[in-house]
Amino acid sequence: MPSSPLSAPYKVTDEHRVHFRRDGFILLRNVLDAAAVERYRRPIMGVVEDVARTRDTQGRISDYSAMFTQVTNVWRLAEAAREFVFAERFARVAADLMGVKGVRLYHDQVLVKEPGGKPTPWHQDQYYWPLDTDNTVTMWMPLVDVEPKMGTMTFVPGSHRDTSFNRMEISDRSQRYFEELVRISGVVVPSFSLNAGDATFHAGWTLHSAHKNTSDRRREVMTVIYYADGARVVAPDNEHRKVDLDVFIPGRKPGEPADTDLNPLLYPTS
Ligand SMILES: O=C(O)CCC(=O)C(=O)O
Repeated sequence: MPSSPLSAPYKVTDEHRVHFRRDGFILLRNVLDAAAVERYRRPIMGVVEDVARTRDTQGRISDYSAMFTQVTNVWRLAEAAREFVFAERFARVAADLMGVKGVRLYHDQVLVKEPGGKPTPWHQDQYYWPLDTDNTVTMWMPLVDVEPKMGTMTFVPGSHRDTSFNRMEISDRSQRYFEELVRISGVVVPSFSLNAGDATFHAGWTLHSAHKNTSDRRREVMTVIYYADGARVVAPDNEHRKVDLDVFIPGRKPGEPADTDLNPLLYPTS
């Protein structure tokens, strides 16, 4: 029996692993083929339309609506979205890049940057996550072809290993602070065009941002955040981590395993 596009393994090479560990991000082509992306895009975007009419911040503290329409844990809202988010193929890539045996779901997000959507400021995701591991990774997969003027992501190579940064929430302040650091360092940050089904994977501490959307097309993106199986909860040291703990790892206390019903083991599946 042929395997489904969501379960067939994607070949992660040693070169990919080295690249990911060195830079803290990697762009992988054709993680899902365009036809399969299109099959899932429609129901996922249908959910976004429904939710966007009624809610926007999804339990987060900040309102990101000028940057994007954000729907979190869309897997709970539609069977097609669940299939996509639970895809063994994606989770296995996450495990392979991090070099861990298994990964759990932290949460997913659909991020739609509308035409005219503002840039996403420089930030580090893990500032928000009350987890005791740095083995965390986000898959960022456009569901339509995207180019930099639609608001693709950019990353600072090696920034996941730099522990000297001030910790701060995503904001105009983080943009000013990190933009200046990037400018002083002289590092060249990459810009990518991606086809639907290509994906970037970035580590939780990798400094990243996204361009504004100056095009007349919607940037429709699905993200899935994974962490190494076995991770435990740490005591939240900021308000955002408190909120994340309540929303994404509900009921768990510091020191306990981060393994609630909202954090299924996505790889291995058996
Ligand atoms: O899509 C964006 O504009 C930002 C996404 C992001 O920061 C993330 O997925 O970690």
